This record gives sequence, C-alpha cells and structure tokens, in this order.
Amino acid sequence: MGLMLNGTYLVDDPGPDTREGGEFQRAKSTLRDWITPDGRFTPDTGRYHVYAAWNCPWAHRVLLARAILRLENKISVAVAKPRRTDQGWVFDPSGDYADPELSILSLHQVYSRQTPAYTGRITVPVLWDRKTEQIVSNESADIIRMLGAFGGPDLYPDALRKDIDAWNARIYPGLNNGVYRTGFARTQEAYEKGFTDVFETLDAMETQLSQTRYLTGDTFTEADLRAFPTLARFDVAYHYAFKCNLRKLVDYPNLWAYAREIYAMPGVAETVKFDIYKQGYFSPSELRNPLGIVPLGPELADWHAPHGRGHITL
Ligand SMILES: N[C@@H](CCC(=O)N[C@@H](CS)C(=O)NCC(=O)O)C(=O)O
Repeated sequence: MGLMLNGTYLVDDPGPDTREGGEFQRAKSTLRDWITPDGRFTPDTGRYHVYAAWNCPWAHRVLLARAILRLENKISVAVAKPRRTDQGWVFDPSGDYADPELSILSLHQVYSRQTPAYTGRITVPVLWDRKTEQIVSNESADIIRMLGAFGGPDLYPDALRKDIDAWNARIYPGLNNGVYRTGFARTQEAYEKGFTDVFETLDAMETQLSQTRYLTGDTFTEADLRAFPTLARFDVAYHYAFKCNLRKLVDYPNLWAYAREIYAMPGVAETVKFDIYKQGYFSPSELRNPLGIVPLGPELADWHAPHGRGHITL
C-alpha cells in the first residue's frame, strides 16, 4: 500500500493509479528476478520468505501455490495486517501479524532494505531471499510459476500452456483486475466498462465449467489457481465494496461448485479468510468508504457443501 519515492515512504497515499477517463491502472511490478536451478536464486529449502496479506488476492495466489505444491515447510511466510494504514502494509511486533524474519514493522522497510533509494509502489506479495538479502520478485504471476522449481504437481504443463495462457490473458483483465477496474473506477463510464468485463468473464467461465471440470480440461492448472482468489472474495467483498453486484458467485452453479472443489483441496481452506477480506476491502478509503465501517453481512454460503465434481486429481 502506498508509494515510496527515493527511499522515502509517502504517508499521504496518492490512491490507486488512474488513467484518462477515470480508469484504474495497476502499476507494473518493478522487481522481477527468477528462481531457477542454475541461476543466482536456486530453489533451496529454507532460503525464501514471502511477505503476504490474507486479503490481497495477488498474495493469495502465492499462498495457494505454496499450499498446492506443499511447500509450507520449504518457504516461510509473514502476513501483514489487513487494514490500510498511513505506513501502508504493517506488522505487529509479535503474534499472528509479526515478521519473524526481519522483525520489520512496515513492508516499505523490506523494499528500502534491498534498495535504499527505492521508488515505486509498496505491494504484497514479496518473495525475499535470505541468502542475498534481496527481493527476488514482487510479481505474483512470476512467483507462482517459479515456485514450480521446488517440485510438486506441474501447474503449467507443456501440453496445456496455450490454453492456460489464453485463460490467464482473459481472466487477468476481465476478472482478477476487472473487479479492481470496477471498484476503483472514478467515472461512471469506467465503472460500467469494468462491470461488464467482470460479468462477461464469469459467464464465459461458467460455460466452460459446464463442459469441463477445470478451465483447461480435466487437470487443475495455474489458470484455475489464478481464478480462485477472486472467486473466494467475490460475494463477501467485491459484490458490495466494488459494486460488482449483477450476480454473486453462488448464482453460477458450475463456478460455485468449482470454487468449492478448489476450496476442498489440501491446504487451500487455510489460505482463505472471509472475515479478513471484509476488514481489508472496507478499510477507510476517501473514495469508497470514508468511515471505514465494515458490514456484518452477508451470511456466508456453505463452502463445505459437497461440490459434486468428482475426485481431486492433483
Ligand atoms: N502486480 C502485483 C500487484 C500486487 C498488488 O497490487 N498488491 C496490492 C494489494 S492487493 C498492494 O499491495 N497494493 C498497494 C498499492 O498499490 O499501493 C502482483 O500481482 O504481484
């Protein structure tokens, strides 16, 4: 959360970036190195640490990949507090929101530790390398793919790459970032554009999932992993906080069952925190929620209901 200029954190958050016409534009990730078996960053157990936040869907991708690839004992995690502060993402000195690695209290300290004169947005997720004391990457799409170097099921198999890429290219603008383009829009027109894209994307996914178990067929892939964080937040957060209110996830029979199937995969439910999503998305925001009041509803749908989509094949 927030911006750093030449190593100084701006306490007055300039708010989300906007382009002409009031459309939200997500800033490009700035740190994009890679874990590879033969490069500077090798896939060693105990070497890496992730800075995340439960409410951030991009960080959720990384937590999901870590769970699905069963890397919980190989890669450590610190989670920042969900509410927005004038120091951006912050940690407690101890407890659930502490950082046992660097004992930092704000995420911007990690960025300035690696680059004292850092300029850019201070975002989660961050993949931190203990050995070189450097950030490997702050781009979730790259991080989930590079975690494949640690082993586990192949989420980006050769034979499905074309289809995975096609779904990623559709789901990122239309759904993952589409809900932000809707909720962070500053004009009616920009809002309507985001809104239309979100529901067209959900409709396309519903059609696909009425024919195949996962987006690219009968194998769970990176495309499914990238879809899930947005689906998990949809009814409790985006429907209300971002005005994505044409339909809810529970109104799509196939998508809803598909989301429950992913939720039932080993380790996934532990990465999902519905109450924390509300805390985060209803943080005080001059544009969307000036008083920071968090709604008590809606009543949570039954994520444990049988999904009926067959056995889990991971
Ligand atoms: N491209 C990044 C985006 C990450 C991102 O935007 N994270 C949000 C939280 S959900 C953040 O930290 N935003 C702070 C800000 O933009 O000031 C990724 O996918 O890893």
